[in-house]
Amino acid sequence: MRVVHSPIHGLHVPRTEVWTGRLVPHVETPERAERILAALEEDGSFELREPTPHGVEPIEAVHDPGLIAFLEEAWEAWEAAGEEGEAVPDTVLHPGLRAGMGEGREPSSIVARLGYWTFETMTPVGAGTYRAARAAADVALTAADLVLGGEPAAYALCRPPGHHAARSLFGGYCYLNNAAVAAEHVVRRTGEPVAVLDLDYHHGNGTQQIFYERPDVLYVSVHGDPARAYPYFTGFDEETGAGAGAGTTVNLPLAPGCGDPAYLEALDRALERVRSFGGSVAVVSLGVDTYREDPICDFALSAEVYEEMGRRVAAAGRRLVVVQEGGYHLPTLGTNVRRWLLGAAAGLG
Ligand code: Q9C
Ligand code: ZN
Repeated sequence: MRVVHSPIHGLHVPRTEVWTGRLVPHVETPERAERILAALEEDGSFELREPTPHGVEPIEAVHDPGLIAFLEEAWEAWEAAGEEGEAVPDTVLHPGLRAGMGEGREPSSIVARLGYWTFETMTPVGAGTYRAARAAADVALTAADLVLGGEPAAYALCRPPGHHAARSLFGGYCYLNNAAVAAEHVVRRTGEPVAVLDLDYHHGNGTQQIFYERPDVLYVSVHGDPARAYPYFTGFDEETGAGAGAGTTVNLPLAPGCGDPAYLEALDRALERVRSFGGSVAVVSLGVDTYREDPICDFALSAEVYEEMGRRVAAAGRRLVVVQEGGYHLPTLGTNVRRWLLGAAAGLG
């Protein structure tokens, strides 16, 4: 299988995040991508390459140009303001803040602008964040091109991840929505509908929001129930799309401690929807934070199930653009991704 990766991810080194009042070391580290790359390099069946630069246009197809411009300038503005450490907001634009007073516009100070373009405090902007995020989008786009060129599957080793980034918001360790950028690219190149299957532990609020009113992009997600799991405010089963996109969003929230049988059952339901939706290409947001030892999640999947998962997804009969999202248990991160991809390769036949 073809694998796209970029060493530029290493410029993005988030240091700390606040969890329920405590400052803790950030879990979305460069070592994550290094572990995955090492596991894939160890196996002769993966063919590695670096991405082709695609410019900003395919990113502007799913994101507010204001968000992209902000991410590009944010670090310099933070430094110019004489701030210490990473760029993090202290106040975010909760809709209730200006309720009944109009939407408000982008403020001018850097700390306020951070609170305008993000929804939380766990996603710091540092010196290399923008370059890494752009490289990750190029990684996803290059994998999509490989599949458009006839490959049955390609894996995009994206870092930072993307599925929490909405049209006009970064957050959830995500800055640009790599999977959404790739899916929109496929739609525009083929004129076909595209399914996005999100298997990260967390609900992909950003991908869902970007395509919520789109009849030509199916978003299906299997994830920790937002009743307890981040991002808390999206991913309920009654969210099914709106307007022309009514019925093209499917959420399958799962209970804490979810094991292999319950997970595979939900996956089969998700794949039924993928099968009945048109198109020849599916984008998979692959997070292995569903693993039982993941330090920030609460599912109980075995290592072995990743192979079966990959096999079942490939058997749905779509060409696959597999985009890396989360997964934070460093000792098994690479091998779980490898298992998934080997299972997929076997399922593609
Ligand atoms: N105390 C991805 O997996 N932190 N993002 C939750 C709970 C945010 C995860 C903290 C998790 C974001 C791509
Ligand atoms: Zn996740």
